[in-house]
Amino acid sequence: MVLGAAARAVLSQAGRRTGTEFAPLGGRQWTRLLQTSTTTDLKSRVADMIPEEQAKLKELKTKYGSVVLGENTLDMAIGGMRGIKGMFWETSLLDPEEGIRFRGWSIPELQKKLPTAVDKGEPLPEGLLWLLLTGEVPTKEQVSALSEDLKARAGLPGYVHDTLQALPKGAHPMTQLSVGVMALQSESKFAEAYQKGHSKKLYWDPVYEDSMNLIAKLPELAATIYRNTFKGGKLIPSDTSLDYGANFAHQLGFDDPEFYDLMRLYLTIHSDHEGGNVSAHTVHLVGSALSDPYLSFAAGLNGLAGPLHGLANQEVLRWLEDVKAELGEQELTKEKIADFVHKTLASGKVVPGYGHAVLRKTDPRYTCQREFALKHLPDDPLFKLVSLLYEVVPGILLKGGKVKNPWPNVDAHSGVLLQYYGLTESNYYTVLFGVSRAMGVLSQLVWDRALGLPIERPKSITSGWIKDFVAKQGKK
Ligand code: CMX
Repeated sequence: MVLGAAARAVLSQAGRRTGTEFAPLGGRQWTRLLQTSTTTDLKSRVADMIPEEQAKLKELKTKYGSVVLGENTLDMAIGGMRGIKGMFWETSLLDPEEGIRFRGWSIPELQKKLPTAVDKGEPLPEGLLWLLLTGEVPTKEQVSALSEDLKARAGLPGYVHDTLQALPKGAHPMTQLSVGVMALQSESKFAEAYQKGHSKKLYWDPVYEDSMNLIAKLPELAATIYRNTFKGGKLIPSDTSLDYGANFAHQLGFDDPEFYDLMRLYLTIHSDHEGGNVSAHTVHLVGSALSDPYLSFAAGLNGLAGPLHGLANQEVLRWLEDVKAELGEQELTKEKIADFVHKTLASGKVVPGYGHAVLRKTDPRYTCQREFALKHLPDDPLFKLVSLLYEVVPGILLKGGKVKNPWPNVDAHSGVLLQYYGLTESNYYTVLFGVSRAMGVLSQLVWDRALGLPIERPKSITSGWIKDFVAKQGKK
């Protein structure tokens, strides 16, 4: 790791580590903040940073506003805007080869750096939230203070319970989550402030309040959905002695300390995956119209509920069950699994949990879950099946010749861990993804408003426009 000159120059000032660190890794260079403040009040830390971040963005626009970022071809316009660099997103960046970095830090680095609840345990998600909002790796004290702040903001109004009860039995848990968030919208501080003519310069403040309130309330909302849908409506009260992840696990009904740590890991790694994925982009887009964080996040959840995105974790478990049912008591072999994969592809379906629009290697979110399994459940039969698939599926997808990334993504592994600890209801899995995703997309939403980012409005084109355009180009 090499420190930039600017960073070295200011490291010892007033006992604060401050500046920027450059970490050249495998030819790539990552920049991350070294500033570490001592305040345990996250909101005041964000407030302090805003003028500096606004100035940095202004400087970027002034100096480099006309820099060309890449080509924009017709294939890209028709092909889901793949590869177009057209969005500003500070909280994380996805490298096709290396995977996600949250504010410059990889998952293995954060597993070492972020405060944990237990010795050598998984990171506390509250620590990641601090990092996402400030770019700074928090101290244990800062994480504890944030944990307490979230507890103070938790608690579901009675009308949210009533709203959930009014839904048809059998409503998908993701539908329930989206409706629950929409019901909470009447609490929005931003919507209220906007109606009162709040200054544009201070929009970030009520957006911060809404975002933190929503993040704080989501575990209880999600646990209520789980207990209503699968446990006869017997709710479990929150235990305020526990941290965010453990308390969520507790409210779901799982009190194994290992499951607590799994939940902390789960909530950390699913939080953010840069801005272009469906859920993140949707929250950013809807928020750009100054829809409040509840409206924006509910919209993002509806995208997360799609099987090509977040619902893939449910689809993976269902597909694994199908593999098991097909093979019955037979011994699992690579050949038999390969036959099943071919059958899936021949029926015109995708292999869930494999492939990615940006990644071109195994997802590090898959790898860290695999490591968790190797540590805690190496002999679990379903984990063995998932491991065998890892050996078989990429080769088949590669041979097929059209899949750009044959490697597994996060969703290929999350369900096997959850089912091991007894959370077997696979159509609930995407709700857990949603609770985690709130931390990333709402952190960015706070900064969207703090930086005054405008309403999003890319240009669309018709086939007629394309033909005219090409004809005019031809004449030139
Ligand atoms: N199984 C079979 N075919 C696949 C495939 C898979 N796992 N992944 C991609 N393909 C196919 C595509 O359907 C596409 O086929 P057509 O040309 O016939 O339409 C072709 O390969 C090229 O697709 P691609 O460029 O490699 O992938 P995309 O960027 O279009 O799509 C993704 C990415 C994730 C939607 C796709 O890989 C997929 O459907 N995977 C399975 C679902 C899944 O795991 N989703 C979760 C992703 C992570 C997340 O967002 O949570």
